[in-house]
Amino acid sequence: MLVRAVGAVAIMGHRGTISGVMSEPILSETRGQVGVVRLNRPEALNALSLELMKQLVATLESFDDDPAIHVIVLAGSEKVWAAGADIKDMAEASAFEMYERNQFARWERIRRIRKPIIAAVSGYALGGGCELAMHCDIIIASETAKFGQPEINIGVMPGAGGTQRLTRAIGKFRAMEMVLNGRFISAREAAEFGLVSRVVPKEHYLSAALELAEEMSKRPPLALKLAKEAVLKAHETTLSEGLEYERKLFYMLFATEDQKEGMRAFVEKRKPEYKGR
Ligand code: DAK
Repeated sequence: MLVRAVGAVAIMGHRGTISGVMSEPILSETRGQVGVVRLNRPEALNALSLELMKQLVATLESFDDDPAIHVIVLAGSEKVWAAGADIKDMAEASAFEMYERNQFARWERIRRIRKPIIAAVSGYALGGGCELAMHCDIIIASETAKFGQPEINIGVMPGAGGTQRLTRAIGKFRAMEMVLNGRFISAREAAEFGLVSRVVPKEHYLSAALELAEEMSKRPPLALKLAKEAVLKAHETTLSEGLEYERKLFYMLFATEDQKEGMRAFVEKRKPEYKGR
């Protein structure tokens, strides 16, 4: 397992082992073909500071570019996933400063990560924290997880897709109560409403995500990426256009060696060995 802290020193890339600098807001490591990213600002409940976001995007992109990594796990700590964007960073900012920070571009880059991202969420996932979880593809929630969009309580509203993704995930009426009145929902409610994939005991929130990631990392990597793309398309298009899109990606997979390997292995009753081509 390679452990690294991402900061000034992270230019070495995630294959270099770097002794842990605990104050780095993002930590990462590789476990086989899984890239693991940890939010690490315990003193501020993992609030998403500008620096944290910068490092988070850089780390996710470096895993996305690394052919040896097939799946990414993004986790906070057992106590907290993330309590939102850093309010102290924004409190006195003018509209012009907010514009110049161009933070939307960073969120957009997270949206563009092609490999599957599994969120391992325990404790608070609030505001930008809830939005970050919703940028992931699968959410494994500890039974202690609490999701909310409480921006209304501090004079604003969700700014990283919360009004759109939450509404698509749980429906207008539940989303309205969370966005307009800052209501938090429990992990169980989130599962019932369709916001999370699965709820697990708190001591397993990370191991369950890692196990799933390890299993998924054995799947053909190109098919993983194209299948993610196709599912995400369902949010953005009509059914007929989505079906058309899916069909094209499906055909495209017949141009890969992994498709031949997967189907031959089935016929020959053996385990497939995928090469990512
Ligand atoms: N920002 C900065 N610091 C935070 C923080 C946050 N979001 N949340 C907690 N902290 C800090 C606290 O200030 C405190 O620091 P010290 O006072 O010890 O220095 C420390 O973390 C511990 O917090 P508490 O003492 O408050 O802990 P409690 O257990 O009592 O309460 C809590 C936990 C999560 C209920 C509470 O901390 C809380 O309500 N936090 C704020 C939650 C919130 O309102 N979140 C939404 C933030 S607004 C954008 C994209 C996205 C966004 C904005 C722009 N663009 C693309 C432009 C997103 C906006 C948001 O998320």
